[in-house]
Amino acid sequence: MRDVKIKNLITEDRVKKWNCMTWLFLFVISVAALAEQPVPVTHRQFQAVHADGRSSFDDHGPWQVVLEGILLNNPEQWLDPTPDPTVAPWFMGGQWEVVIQGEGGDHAGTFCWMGQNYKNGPGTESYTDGQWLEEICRLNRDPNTAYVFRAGDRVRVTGTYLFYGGKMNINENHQTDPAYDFTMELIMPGVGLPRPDEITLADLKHPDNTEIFDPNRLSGGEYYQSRRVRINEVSIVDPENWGPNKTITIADGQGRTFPVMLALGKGIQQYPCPSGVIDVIGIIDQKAPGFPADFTKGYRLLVLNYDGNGLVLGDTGSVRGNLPGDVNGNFVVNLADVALLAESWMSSRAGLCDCF
Ligand SMILES: [Ca+2]
Ligand SMILES: [Ca+2]
Repeated sequence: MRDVKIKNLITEDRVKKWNCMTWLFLFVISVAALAEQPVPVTHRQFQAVHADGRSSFDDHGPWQVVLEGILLNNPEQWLDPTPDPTVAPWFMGGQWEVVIQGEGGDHAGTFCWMGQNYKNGPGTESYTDGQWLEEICRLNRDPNTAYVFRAGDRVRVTGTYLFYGGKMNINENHQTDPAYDFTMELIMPGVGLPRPDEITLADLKHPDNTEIFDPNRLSGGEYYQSRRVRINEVSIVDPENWGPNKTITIADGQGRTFPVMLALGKGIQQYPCPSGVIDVIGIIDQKAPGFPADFTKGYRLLVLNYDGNGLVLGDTGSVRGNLPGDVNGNFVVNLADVALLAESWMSSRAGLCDCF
């Protein structure tokens, strides 16, 4: 009898231990799972920096974050998504990048980047052309409705991230492994682009033309980084540099200058460089110098497209004329339009055409 009792006690003890172990195991697993859950953050939290401009979010950041905001650009106006698997140091082949701006009190924004040839940089593998097209076909569309995203949509992005050139970017950490994929979902289509923050070069540069850097991100380049701004009352000092994928310089006439990176929008090809005193609408970017690294510098303005209006360098998104064959937008359909049509005859846009 006593032996049985002892045996029972031992068994009970074992069961208790087993139970404890099971619960401990389940607890560890759920904590681990919780730790892996994407964490919703504001753009401002995500972009926080130390006094020297390095990321402070990176110090204890989660594996993945969730960010919401307004999509500021159509990616093909900024980087060329056409696949190109050429092996060469740092050559990324097809690229895809969008900027999401925070809303309300979330005065910040975030770039989300994808590249094809990670192996030409720090990655271990690159995408084949086919894999790359699958990736950007997926990212260009809302996974729930297949709606093709456009600048001005309210979206949600979930993904891993890396700090580069003075900004925290959503990206795949240069990995082709699907575990590193990021996703973009539609919250509301056609909300409209945010009204640009109206500034002058005095908001970005000191009187001696050095860059304003505020580690609290409440003024200067950091405050406007990855946001839509309108820089008023400037002129272009080097119109000879006008063209797609080129950099021009704007000046305020009081000794301040600022670089403007012209993107790939077709209007930058079609229309001449605007002259005289103009306003410029674009997205403030930071591409800080790498060697030696200085994350307090390297601010620039990205202009995605130009609609030829003559007074504001930017795209008002309101094309006049309403003539379907007026390719160059000069209110008449003639051989000049046919020439442009012939020039791009049968070309198609990777990631948008022939996706499924
Ligand atoms: Ca920065
Ligand atoms: Ca025309």
